[in-house]
Amino acid sequence: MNYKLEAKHNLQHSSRIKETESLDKLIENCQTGFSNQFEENCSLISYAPGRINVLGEHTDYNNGLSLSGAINRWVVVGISKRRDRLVKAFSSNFNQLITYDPNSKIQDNKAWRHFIEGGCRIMDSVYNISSGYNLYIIGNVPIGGGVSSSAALCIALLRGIAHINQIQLSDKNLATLASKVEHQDVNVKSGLLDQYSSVWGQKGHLLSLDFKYQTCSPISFKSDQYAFLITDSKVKRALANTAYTDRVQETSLALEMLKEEFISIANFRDIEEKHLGLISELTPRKRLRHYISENERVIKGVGAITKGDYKFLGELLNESHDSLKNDYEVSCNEIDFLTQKLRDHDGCLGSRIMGGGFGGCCISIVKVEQINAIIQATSQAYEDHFELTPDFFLYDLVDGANVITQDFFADI
Ligand code: GAF
Repeated sequence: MNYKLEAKHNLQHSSRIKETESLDKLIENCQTGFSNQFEENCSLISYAPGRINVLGEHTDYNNGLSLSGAINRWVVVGISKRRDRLVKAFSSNFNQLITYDPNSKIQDNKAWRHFIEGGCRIMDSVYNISSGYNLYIIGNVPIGGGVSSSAALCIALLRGIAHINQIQLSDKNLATLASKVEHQDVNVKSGLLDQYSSVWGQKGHLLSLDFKYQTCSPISFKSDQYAFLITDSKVKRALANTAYTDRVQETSLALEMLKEEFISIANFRDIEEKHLGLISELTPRKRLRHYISENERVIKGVGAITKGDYKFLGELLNESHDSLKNDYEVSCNEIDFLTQKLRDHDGCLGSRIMGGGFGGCCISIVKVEQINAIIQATSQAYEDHFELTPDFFLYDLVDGANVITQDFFADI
């Protein structure tokens, strides 16, 4: 639906902005693809969107705050039950078919199989199901593009499995189970940012998320003049998962240290700037300083968006990047270069690294009328410096994950 966004903002078409299919088109392609692959119709279709994150990075796994949104990129999964216990899953994006047999140790070696096997296994064990499925997976969430294609896949898969087995699965349980798949089968001890954003998304709204209380408040974001521009640096760090796990451990140790000193501290959210002086080591002190300041920026960011103060929002994005770079140390040269180049442009009010870090994307708040000029200046400088061509994306904010059953197929 980028074409809609461009029409809304009256943008000249920029060949650098990636276009995408609508959800209806993906659903239609999923139905057709399923029938061709499995020679039957699917019983239901389950879909889940990717996400952006405006503020609140590396706070979710420590009961912090974030300001995210679900975007108009989806993973769509067509499902039917099989008579046997096998799971046959076809990925249209990879053009690969995998077979998962829960009774056999020998499994496929495709990377995306972890999510399918893990998703089926966790539903089997928690809900005592023993069914096999045919699955057809299609989507337009950029894979490895920093907008959580893996969370979208897990959410769509788990909700589909729950629905086809008539299991009532609350949004919170769905998000938690999907994140456990990443913990157990992909070995990333991530928080719930990606899953909550995908489940709780609301059209035209950002989501103010509180991971301590597991709550979500939608914040209307409507502007013809300003938009969030996502830039994919195309940098992928092989050790990103290890470094992410290090941050989880570092902060958890720092909390334990403070708990021993202060009876008032039971939880990350009890930590204040004044407590940090007691941590003698610089690294844990910096990690917690990022956590405290980032939570404050989320609160200020919600206020800025509510008032339409995008200049201030831009300043918060810049501060967030500096904190992620210097205190949390999850940036890299390429992203630092990109955010600086973006900020150098008049039309950019602020820019920061987005997501887990060590590569990936940055998010910027930009003036719509200057988007094409910003893209041109930034990509030229980046290509000259790193010989990498960045990708640029503009997204609409959309509703969260859902299921479509046979009764509705006729209307699509
Ligand atoms: C990744 C993780 F999956 C999220 O849970 C979150 O921690 C994010 O990095 C950093 O804010 O996307």
